[in-house]
Amino acid sequence: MTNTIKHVLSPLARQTLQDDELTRPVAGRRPIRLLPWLQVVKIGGRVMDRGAAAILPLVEELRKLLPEHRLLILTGAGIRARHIFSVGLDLGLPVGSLAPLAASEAGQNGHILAAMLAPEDVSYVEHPTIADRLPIHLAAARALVGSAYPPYHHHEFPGSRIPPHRADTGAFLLADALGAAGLTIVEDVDGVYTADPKGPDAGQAQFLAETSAADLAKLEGPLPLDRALFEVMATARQLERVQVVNGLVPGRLTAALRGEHVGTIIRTGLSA
Ligand code: GWN
Ligand code: ATP
Repeated sequence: MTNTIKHVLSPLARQTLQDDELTRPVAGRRPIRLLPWLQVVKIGGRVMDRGAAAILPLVEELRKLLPEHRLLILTGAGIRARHIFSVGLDLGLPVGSLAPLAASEAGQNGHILAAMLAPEDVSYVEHPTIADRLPIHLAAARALVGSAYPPYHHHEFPGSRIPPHRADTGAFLLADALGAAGLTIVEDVDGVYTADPKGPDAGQAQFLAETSAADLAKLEGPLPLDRALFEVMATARQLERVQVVNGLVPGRLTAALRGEHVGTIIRTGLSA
């Protein structure tokens, strides 16, 4: 009798995947960069909410950036998501039902932006395309637009009643996983302050030109970024920093993509 059992040789075959010590020789290597030339730009939903006054100059700036950079433009959700959260929370919907409702608003903003950039060959791509068909689409166009929300859907973590993984977190997870050249977060303020520059404590708000995800996580009070962003930045594998810039001031995004310091630079765990 011949023994026909196939023994697959694998360094992890007999290990528990729970023990970092045992998996480190195999899993401890730095991942490769999938799209090292790609610049990821997250456009805040609040910028889109302002309509033509904010969107038209931004579209013009993005258009002019195309010969210089290859972009994945990811949009946030803005005011309509706040409204859908309030309606859904009033009805008692669980966090996993609220997540896709808000995400679809981010998608809508993406569709709007992509339509405005259509003459430049830019189109909106769906989540499944972002997951595994970006290179072929980026071979056909200098830039693409997608939703910045991570597709957690019903897998959103229980606990917080408002989905904690929103557009900033989704944009970072994607940029880091792709090993992108950078992530720029476009807001309707100059960057991150110690307090909301438009809130009741605006008088005390100090601008933070440079900070770290770890320090921001400790800051109490409102922030223009998802708090879950600081958790994923702590364990970044590729990106050493992100920059938050004001999308209402023409030229800031262009300068940021050229490596200039024109907003708030936030260091990840890789450069703490
Ligand atoms: O619908 O604008 O992708 O890219 O989280 O899921 O709620 O979906 O539930 O490929 O899969 O609304 O339909 O919608 O924004 O997310 O998309 O037009 O299954 O292209 O069908 O992961 O776009 O949409 O909202 O991103 O963020 O059909 Mo939309 Mo969003 Mo389109 Mo997408 Mo969700 Mo799909 Mo999805 Mo749903
Ligand atoms: P989305 O996440 O849906 O894309 P967005 O990022 O455009 O939305 P917000 O999450 O509301 O919008 O963040 C931007 C707003 O955050 C600004 O308009 C600003 O008034 C407010 N804000 C609150 N706290 C701060 C802070 N510490 N520093 C800067 N802005 C702050």
